[in-house]
Amino acid sequence: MLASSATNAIRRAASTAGRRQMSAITGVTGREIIDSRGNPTVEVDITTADGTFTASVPSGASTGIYEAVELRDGGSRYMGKGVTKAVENVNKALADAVIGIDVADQRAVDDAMLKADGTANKGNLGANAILGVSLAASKAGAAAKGVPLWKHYADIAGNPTPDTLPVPCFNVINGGEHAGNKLAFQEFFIIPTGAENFTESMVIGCEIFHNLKSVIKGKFGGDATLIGDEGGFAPPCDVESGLAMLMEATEKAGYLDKVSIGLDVAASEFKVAGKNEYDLDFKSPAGEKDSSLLLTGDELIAFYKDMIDKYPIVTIEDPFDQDDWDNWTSMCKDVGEKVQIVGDDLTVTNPVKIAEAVEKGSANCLLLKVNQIGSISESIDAVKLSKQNGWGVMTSHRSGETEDSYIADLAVGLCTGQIKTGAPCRGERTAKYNQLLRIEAELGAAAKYPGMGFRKPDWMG
Ligand code: 2PG
Ligand code: MG
Repeated sequence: MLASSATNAIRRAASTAGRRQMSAITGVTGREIIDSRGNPTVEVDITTADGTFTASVPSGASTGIYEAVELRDGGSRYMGKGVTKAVENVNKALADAVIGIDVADQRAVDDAMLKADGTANKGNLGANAILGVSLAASKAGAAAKGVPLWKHYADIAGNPTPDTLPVPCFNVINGGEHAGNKLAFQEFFIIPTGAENFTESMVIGCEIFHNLKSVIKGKFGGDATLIGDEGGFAPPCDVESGLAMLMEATEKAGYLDKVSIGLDVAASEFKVAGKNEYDLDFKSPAGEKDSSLLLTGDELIAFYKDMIDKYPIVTIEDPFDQDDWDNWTSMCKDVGEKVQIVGDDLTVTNPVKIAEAVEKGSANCLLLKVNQIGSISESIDAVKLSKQNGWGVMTSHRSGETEDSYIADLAVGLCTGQIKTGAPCRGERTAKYNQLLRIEAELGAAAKYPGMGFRKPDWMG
């Protein structure tokens, strides 16, 4: 009796799902809001019969030259960074293109916008305008189906119901373009690969973050505990002493057996134009530079290998410039099995670039940044191509962020196994980590944490 009424309920639910009324987009409204660095960015409301759904667009500082076009106004208002033209494109051209489309059909929404733009790099209407609509549509699509956003992302990617949380890469030391210190490398991650679950990974990340603060204060004084754009500390250290401080803080917190280390070098920012050289003192003015910090490509590879020997490094992002394919390929062939080599500026979440990197063997992980390509559907294509070729995928925030937390849902829905969204500090960073804690709670006993398996989460049993 019980069995048959349960079966009937399942049949009813299935037939209701099958008969889901189309949920047409009835309104699209853009506006200019402010990101975490005090620069304007695009926010979009999409209205359907289910209500109004809002999403906002992030923005990078160490932007790859091959990224889709971020449309800015120019002129003097907001130092030229206004987005009123992009907002106008949302309100007119993009609204005209998507009104009436079933919002649950993400591909149809995105294709209509690509057609309206008509360029390969979204230079006409702006990737920031298109992505705002794409993201808001994905939230409205989840509501139309009555499912959580992470489940909707899995559905539109054709994935099974997701159950895997990403391993967080906490960027606790900030350098490069994200901080005022002299440190050349942009990001230093502590990665709780030995945690049992996502909740424990947050405990480990936060405890090490606080210990790192006292390590830095002890060495350089309280002024050195100021933070950079992604919430990590920005001490006056060099690369190796930064790594040593991560280890010291990890040891103080009692987690040496549970933590791995990662780097985002963001080397495009300090490649010397026209030469096979990298200037690790690129933030010092000419005339005050330390010449021992000018390294050839070979010397930089040797430096990475030395660091890999000394520290538990499991991932290195953008070790070379976005056009320096030869050094990328040598590095990946040399250490790529042991250490994940992540393409950010190299691959810009673009299937064409990913295919080139696969063919040349230049990287083995995609950094997934939706605003580099400018729509959810194309981001899914990039993830699929990467996984089909045996790559890992790290979901990523941008250094300029908003309070929006959709990348947490994306990391779970697309089963990327790893995410970087800054330090566990600053609201625009914690918004994402907190959403992952909520998703973990929602998944309950089904929730999995890949730990050391972060490069191949789909292979987990
Ligand atoms: C990166 C990112 C995010 P930005 O280089 O990976 O951490 O920085 O958004 O400035 O490109
Ligand atoms: Mg990067």
